[in-house]
Amino acid sequence: MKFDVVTIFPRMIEAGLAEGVVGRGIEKGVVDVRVHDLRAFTVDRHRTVDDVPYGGGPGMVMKVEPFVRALEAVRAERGTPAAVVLLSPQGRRFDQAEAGRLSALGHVVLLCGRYEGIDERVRDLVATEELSIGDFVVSGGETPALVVIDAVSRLVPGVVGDQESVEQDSFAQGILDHPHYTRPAEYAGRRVPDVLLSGHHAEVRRWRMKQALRRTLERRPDLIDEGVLSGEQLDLLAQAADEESD
Ligand code: 4GX
Repeated sequence: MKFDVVTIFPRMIEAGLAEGVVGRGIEKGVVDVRVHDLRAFTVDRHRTVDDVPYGGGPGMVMKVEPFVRALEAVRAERGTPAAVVLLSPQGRRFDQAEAGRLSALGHVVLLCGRYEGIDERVRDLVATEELSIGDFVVSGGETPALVVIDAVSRLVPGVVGDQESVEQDSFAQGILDHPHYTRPAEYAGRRVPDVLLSGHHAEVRRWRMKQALRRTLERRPDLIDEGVLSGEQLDLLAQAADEESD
């Protein structure tokens, strides 16, 4: 999986990729991230990447030409990418399905904006799509780009050591995760549920599935799509809904 990131803060991206699961994926050569300093694609003495908005108003707008030149460099050095993603709150919401789609593309460019915005012609001429990591405002596209790289890289074979854990992940199944426990069996008067100590694997599986469905019903009912649940899941969901708690 190849990523190219265009940013005025290359070290933010480099620092964010130095550790953890994605960092190891890069070391192994399964993930290949190149970071491009947008200022390297300016031609003026002051390396200007922004300017005042036409029509007036507060703040600055990122200029189009450095982004166009950066993409020309990516194409020349790395080949034509399958997608050029602009990160912004105006984008389509990034979710696990979007992560899966991007992971199948093989080569993705991420454009990071700063300031009040970006010249609309970057969207028209450079980006092929626009994605948002959520309905809130961060200071630049760098942290959203790191989120996208992380979520997509986890789906690339060989990045997460145990592929089973990727398949079990929250959202891999479209619902929230079940509770997890480790030793000690009792802490501050709170016992680990007996079923988890019982060694009955089938019962453990059903308990976890029911807990996951209950949590999803309580916290994120918007995620429940009865059309994709198995008969067993529909049964457990109905039980959880009846019980309401416990
Ligand atoms: N999910 N931001 C980008 C500057 C900007 C504005 C318009 C391009 C076009 C965000 C998000 C996010 C704030 C990053 C504005 N760049 N990006 N920045 N939420 O809030 O992706």
